[in-house]
Amino acid sequence: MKFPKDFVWGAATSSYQVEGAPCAEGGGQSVWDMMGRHAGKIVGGDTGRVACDHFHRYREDVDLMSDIGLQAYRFSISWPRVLPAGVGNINQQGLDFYSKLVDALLEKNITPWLTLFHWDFPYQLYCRGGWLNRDSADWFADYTALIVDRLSDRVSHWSTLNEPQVYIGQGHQQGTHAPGLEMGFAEVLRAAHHSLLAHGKAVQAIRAGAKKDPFISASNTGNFFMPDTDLEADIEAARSRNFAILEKNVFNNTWFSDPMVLGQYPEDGVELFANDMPDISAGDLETICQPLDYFGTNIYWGSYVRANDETGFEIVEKEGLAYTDMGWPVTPEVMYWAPKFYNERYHLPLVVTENGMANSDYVHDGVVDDEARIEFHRRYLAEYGRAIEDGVPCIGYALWSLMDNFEWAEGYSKRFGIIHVDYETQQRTLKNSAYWYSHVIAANEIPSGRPRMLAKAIA
Ligand code: GCO
Repeated sequence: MKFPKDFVWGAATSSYQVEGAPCAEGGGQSVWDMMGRHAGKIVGGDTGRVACDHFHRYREDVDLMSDIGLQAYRFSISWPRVLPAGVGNINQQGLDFYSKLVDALLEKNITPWLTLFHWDFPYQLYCRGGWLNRDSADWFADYTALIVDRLSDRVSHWSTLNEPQVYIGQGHQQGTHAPGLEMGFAEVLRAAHHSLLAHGKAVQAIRAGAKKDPFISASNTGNFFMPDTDLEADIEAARSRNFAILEKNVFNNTWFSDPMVLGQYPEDGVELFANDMPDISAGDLETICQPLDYFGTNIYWGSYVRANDETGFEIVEKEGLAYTDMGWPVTPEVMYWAPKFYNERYHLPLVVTENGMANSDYVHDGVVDDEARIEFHRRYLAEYGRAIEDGVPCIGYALWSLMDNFEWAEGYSKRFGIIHVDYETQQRTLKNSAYWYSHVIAANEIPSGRPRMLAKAIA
């Protein structure tokens, strides 16, 4: 199937995961630097101190993006690199880095898709209460206004927050991600509310200051459910499970996106969370609910469900699924159902802002033969294409990830890239999946035929 004419093919990274040198040239620390100091929090004691050294090698990396034929590059700005204390003094060298990166991308006709926050929260602001402090919304809005002022003459694609479900849930409730807190649920919801306010105020700041017509969203993720069969009852069971909140955590599909898009917290969540609800001031939900140009979502896997007369739905434990190196099941149909269900609820054009898999890749004779990854993307993209054929307005795709990088609590032990990084030498090697993806982009369709043979032929 041909993808739509204007469909955008991209790849994604984030600042802390690839840049390295977080505090170089005047940059400030983030909560992920703090996380790296705590023994036992990150596999292997790894940190983002060097990562892919993208801070120094970005030109080489942009050249590789261009070789692959990427049309868009989704990256994030490190807030403390440009504002070392999170507010106040500006670090001009940090701003210069992003300005040069944007120029390098534009020179190669690659559209910058800029994410304002992908988890490297300024350490100094964490010490002032972080997301628990209601002022965090204004801190973020001021930071946003600065970036808009400096980059919006060249950047028009904006994403405010990446996966609040994860940095609030894993960062503030489970303690497995920075800032590593295991707080009570009331505090978790309070931090979530301030993050939502930050999103709303950032959208306002972008619209107020943008020099180029902006195209704005956030990147949400969640807990996705797909029908196990085509029976209407199973589809309905999946749909309602997909948008239901059944547990006291924020890893669901509505707690953040309903306020962002519909201007209200989901009723079932409000009921379940009644004892822990945050203070919501008059006007907060109006601030949070700003017009968005698309709905951004990160999709990796989902669970199969069937209707059940007594309980409404039941999770189907499938035998024999393939699993990625993260231990996540390979469930391509999630790329059909998640966009479809989101579109039914939010009526916004859709971009999958992350999708990919970790694989134990290695270089042999100069080649990385990651056929499993090619097969993964081939199957997921076929389902995404099916959603488009069914009328879901999916307008773009950012593969996670451009290159192997610092996988948060997993350190460097998981490789998600289509470019292999040798962390000792910083040598980059295009994996076969990169060659295959470049073929997808050039043809604007998923090539038929055996992926391995195709990648070799293209290489
Ligand atoms: C996320 C983050 C990425 C991860 C990727 C793989 O989705 O968790 O946005 O930074 O690296 O998803 O886990």
